[in-house]
Amino acid sequence: MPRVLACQSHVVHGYVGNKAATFPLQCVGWDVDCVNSVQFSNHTGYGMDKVFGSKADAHQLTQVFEGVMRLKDDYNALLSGYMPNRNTLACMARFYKEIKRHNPNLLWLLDPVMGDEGQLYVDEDVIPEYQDIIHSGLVDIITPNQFEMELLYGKPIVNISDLYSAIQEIHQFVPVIVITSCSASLFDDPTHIYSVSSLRGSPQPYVYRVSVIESYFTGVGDMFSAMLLHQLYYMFESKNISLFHEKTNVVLNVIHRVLEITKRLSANVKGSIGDPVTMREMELRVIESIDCYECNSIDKDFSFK
Ligand code: PXL
Repeated sequence: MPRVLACQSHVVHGYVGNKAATFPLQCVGWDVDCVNSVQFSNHTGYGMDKVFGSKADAHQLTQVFEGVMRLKDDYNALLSGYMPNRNTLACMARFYKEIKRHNPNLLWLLDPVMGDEGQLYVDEDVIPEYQDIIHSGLVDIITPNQFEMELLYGKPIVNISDLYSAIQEIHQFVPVIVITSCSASLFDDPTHIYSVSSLRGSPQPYVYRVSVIESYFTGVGDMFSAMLLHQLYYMFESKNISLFHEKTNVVLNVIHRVLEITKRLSANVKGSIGDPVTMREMELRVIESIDCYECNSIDKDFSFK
């Protein structure tokens, strides 16, 4: 059984961070060890004045990581997501770098969760820290959205050519880059979400186009990262990197199905940010989607030519 160490948010109610990643990974056979970067009552989409709980500080995280590292050093993968500030991010990175240096074969997927559509939702000083982590050359896979890619790249991305330049630049340090969602203006098509995936050494990035399911979903990126880690872990194990394009497509299929189930079971309520009643309805239906995670086929081909 492959083993992953995952460091991201915990919410008591609902499904973001480790709550969105753990069950899907367990369903496809992973042993998941969770370090929680925050413990909140619910995700922040309920409204900033309706989130209760605490963020781990670097001292607490250090103690937890030190304890875990005394117990085991046999992880196959590392997953990291939402880290609330520079100190916690640097602390996680110190341990993850040590684990990765000790075992260079394991796969580290880093989701540089910082914000979306020009809006930061973590402290600003995480930006140079994420840049440093990426420049270490120890991260295997990153899953930024376009805004986060711009922050890592340090320059705005206003057209496809900029996007490809950013990808080429970051490929000096990271072999796999998946831009989970591009800004609507980039492809001038608000009815679809565009994702772009790129494997270092492949001739061209791949572009995917998925119909927008109107609503406000949270935790989708966290589930996407978890399922991408699963698919790419087995792809690298089989040494068949020609499957890269297909595997990204498979992950998009999994997530699309989960969103369809979520939308259907929420009686088509349209979630709106800051409104706890609709936010609760729109929580990802992680359990009801149990049959979606084990997936090796492409139901809908999302490739965009
Ligand atoms: O999925 C992103 C995320 C992670 N962690 C917390 C969040 C959110 C999105 O709202 O609130 C605590």
